Amino acid sequence: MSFAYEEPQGPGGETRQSAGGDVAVMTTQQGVPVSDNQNSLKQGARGPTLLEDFHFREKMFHFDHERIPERVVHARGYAAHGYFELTDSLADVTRADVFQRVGEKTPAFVRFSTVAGSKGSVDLARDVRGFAVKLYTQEGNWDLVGNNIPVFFIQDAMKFPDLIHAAKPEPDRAFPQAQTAHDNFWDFISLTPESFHMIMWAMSDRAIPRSFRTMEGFGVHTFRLLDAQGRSTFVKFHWKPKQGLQSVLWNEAVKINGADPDFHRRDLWDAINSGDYPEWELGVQLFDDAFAESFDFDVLDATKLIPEELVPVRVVGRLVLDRVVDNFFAETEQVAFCTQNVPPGIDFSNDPLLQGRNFSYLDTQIKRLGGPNFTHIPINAPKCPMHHFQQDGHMAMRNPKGRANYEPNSWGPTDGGPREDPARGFTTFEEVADGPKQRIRSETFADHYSQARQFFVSQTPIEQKHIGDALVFELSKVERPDIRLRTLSHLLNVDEGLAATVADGLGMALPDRARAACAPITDLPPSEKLSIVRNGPATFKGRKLGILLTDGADAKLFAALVKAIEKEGAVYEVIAPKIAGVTLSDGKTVAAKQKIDGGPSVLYDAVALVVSAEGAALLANDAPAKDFVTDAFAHCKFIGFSAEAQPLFAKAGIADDLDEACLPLTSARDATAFLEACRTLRHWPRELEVDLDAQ
Ligand code: HDD
Repeated sequence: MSFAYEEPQGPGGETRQSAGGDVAVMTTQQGVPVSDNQNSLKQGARGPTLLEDFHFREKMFHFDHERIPERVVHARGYAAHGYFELTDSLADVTRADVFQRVGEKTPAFVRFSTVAGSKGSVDLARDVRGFAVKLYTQEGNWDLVGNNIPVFFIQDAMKFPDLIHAAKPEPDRAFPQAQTAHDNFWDFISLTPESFHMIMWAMSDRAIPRSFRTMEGFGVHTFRLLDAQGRSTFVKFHWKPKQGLQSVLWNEAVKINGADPDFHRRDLWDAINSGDYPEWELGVQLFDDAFAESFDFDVLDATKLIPEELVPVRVVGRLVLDRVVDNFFAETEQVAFCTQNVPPGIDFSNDPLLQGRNFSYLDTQIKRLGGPNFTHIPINAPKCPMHHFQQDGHMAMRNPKGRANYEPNSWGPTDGGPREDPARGFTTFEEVADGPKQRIRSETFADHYSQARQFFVSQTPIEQKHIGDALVFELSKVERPDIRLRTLSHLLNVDEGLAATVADGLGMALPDRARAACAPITDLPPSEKLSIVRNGPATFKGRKLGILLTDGADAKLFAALVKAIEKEGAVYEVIAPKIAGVTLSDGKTVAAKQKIDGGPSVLYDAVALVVSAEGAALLANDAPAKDFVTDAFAHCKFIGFSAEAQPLFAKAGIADDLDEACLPLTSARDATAFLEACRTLRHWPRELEVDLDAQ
């Protein structure tokens, strides 16, 4: 994607020669060549600056207007280009052009985001992640504006402003930033029982993903697919990462935020630029009215999912991100996703959250991007032909040509402009709706706890522990005991064991359980797909090993490690006492990517300590080196180490605790075995030894 402005050119179209050689000459926005970009125009060397200085005024005026309002939610985000390739035709159920021809690629732009934090907030906030996909199909843009969690906090869009106000910094004090751990959020949540299914997800490790590349995406709502006859099939959309699911630990997230607040965006940038293109499968759950009728819950209720055991996910395509943006503002910041952007063959359901979103997104873009012509911005413009009579407005770039700007008209086929086409055009499912106008919540939305419980019982024990820990952490930041108690009263309806754990963690007695809006539908069976740990990767591919090196470290061992990493498709960074690098045992120098203070182990999926005896002795006196080892151990990471590293373990206080995920590295074979062991990502049993909450 190119800039809106072209490179300045000379009058004859040639690039102008600057005094310095073959460099384009700087110009004003009007194309006037600039002679001096260092000094304003003055009356004498020490005199006042002159109003006449149009270069200064233009430069300053433009700078003063550089900012646009940040998104009211999902302000912090990062995006990339790629494509969607159809692998299984859906022509049997939809006429959507994008789902017709197997092998065809559709250009895509995908923006990931956090919800609550402002634009400059940290990447590892505990938060839902946005997963917004724009597909530039041949029959118009399709925006699937989803999240990495398949359900939502609320059922009716009417409550969205309240939810977001409660989650954002409190209005009088303007903190806390990018956190739900405060009174207003939990006050709202504890008064909104429908949110408890989503709360289970938000308190799970889903809300602290290792990478955008290791999280799922969901369209959340039930949509409709329509065939050429207008017949409807319900659909839910899923994006499944080929990289497998992976998250970090909360204690790790807190430290990552300090060490590298851009952890996720850097990860995406690095992966794509190194040719390791992230990829997701597009899966669909297709179902009909009969299923919808028989399902325990209402398919229009966005606080419910349909377990994959009930309706399997059919994989129909793949999404590949293979190009970073040329310019963050032009593309990532100005991209405007709108849920109402659907091409013929895809339609909405009556989900009241979706219906409300269809108003909100268009509305917000007008405010954010300054007018109705945001579709003229290249990142938002469809890549298929467009013909209509909409005109003028701020920043209009391409008004229709010719005399006719209305229809019907009698200017004939060449000058009269476009006409509607009932056969090809977008059609809406002819759903029959009847009933009194009323402000009401359907009784079919009333079960708030059954699926929350199903999610909880579907987690592995370590994941269940993390949910308990997260709830204790968040509620410990809540000042009002009554809000904590009210939250506990709902948790009792989700899982008594969980409620007891959280009450114990808070040091509070359990209250009575909250009165439920209806009796729980049923004790639902666990669903495999809801766990991250059960759906992790099979390899260490795309993961990052941190290698702590010192002068005199074993060169052969380092070379063997690098070879094993490359074979696995993983990457590594060298961390050293000095950024200039280290001289290994063979006399060769290896540059460091990080000085030890700037490369804590939280930035890596696993670590290797390849040190000499002198190096280890030196590092044993260094606090960051101690933290490097202590944290790697506490975060259940695999640790490979040369024999000389022992003093570091002693300093970190774990010399007697080393377990089977701490692997000695003495030979090339050890290096391979270590990388293979790292495929497990974490040695979870260790957490029970190192965490007070687990004892
Ligand atoms: Fe939303 C942005 C996802 C409910 C109103 N939303 C936004 C983005 C994502 C989502 C990923 C960022 C898009 C981007 O990267 O530019 N939102 C969701 C999901 C929801 C949801 C998955 C529930 C299923 N949202 C929701 C409701 C409303 C909104 C109920 C209002 C009625 N959302 C907005 C918004 C935003 C937005 C205010 C802010 C910036 C923007 O739209 O472009 O209109």
